[in-house]
Amino acid sequence: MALLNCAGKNLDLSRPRVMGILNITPDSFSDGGDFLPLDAALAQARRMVAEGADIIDVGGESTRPGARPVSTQEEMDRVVPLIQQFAEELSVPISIDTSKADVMREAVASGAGLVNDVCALQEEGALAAAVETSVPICLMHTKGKPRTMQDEPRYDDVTLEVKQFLSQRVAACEVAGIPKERLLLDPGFGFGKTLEQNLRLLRELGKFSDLEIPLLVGISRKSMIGALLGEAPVAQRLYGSLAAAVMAAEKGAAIIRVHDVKPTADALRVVTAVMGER
Ligand code: 8Y7
Repeated sequence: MALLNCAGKNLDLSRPRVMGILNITPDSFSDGGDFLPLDAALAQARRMVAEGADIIDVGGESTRPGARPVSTQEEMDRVVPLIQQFAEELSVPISIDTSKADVMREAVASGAGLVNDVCALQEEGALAAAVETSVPICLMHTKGKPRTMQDEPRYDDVTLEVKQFLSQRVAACEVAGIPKERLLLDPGFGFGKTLEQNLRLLRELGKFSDLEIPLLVGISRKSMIGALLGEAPVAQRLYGSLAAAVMAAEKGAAIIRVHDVKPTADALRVVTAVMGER
């Protein structure tokens, strides 16, 4: 049973937890100009906590395939004021979704309690920045760069290769001075994987358990769900996403990263009641 210390806020992983997604991109909070972006984002974060979120993941750069890269300054300007406010006011840890070393440093200095890096600390300076912070780090697998990652990704054995990659990143972290007790691992659903490969990864998620590091999983509203539901638009992917969340939790995932907090928190309460704590 893992207990993570996220900048003074404890995250008990003896049962599956919900990470609520809060994207801060230019248009995400332009709600007719009634609210300042900061107020609107804070309202949304409060709502997610009230609905059962155990962590709020704040991101200032879109990771969508083909998305425009954002400068370090721009990303910092978007996320740092929010993190300050959230960390002060909210009872749950705040996670910073970034791959940039300077954003990691500033975010943690402003109160972030976890770093969520889809590049697994491979960007320049990121490993060193992560060593300096004393917060938990999530290492995610991706194959290729966002722009091209969905161009016919190939694996001989997707689960084995993702696992080997993550093991290598864990080893790099340990050499650099981040003990494995401070790590979370994520197979990176949808990042350089076909539908079949994503399904296989979920089916075989239990194979990651011998790494003895808690798993974070993000499937919420992803195109793999859309594809299985006859190209369902994003707004119609909730029930499919819930099925995936329940299966991931049943196969041992410690944290489920989602847009729809309340439905997922309810589903995971049922999973916990059936499975018991671990
Ligand atoms: C994931 C993620 C995204 C994920 C982790 C989306 C930032 C795409 N997906 N972080 N980020 N795991 N750890 O659809 O699966 O939310 S962005």
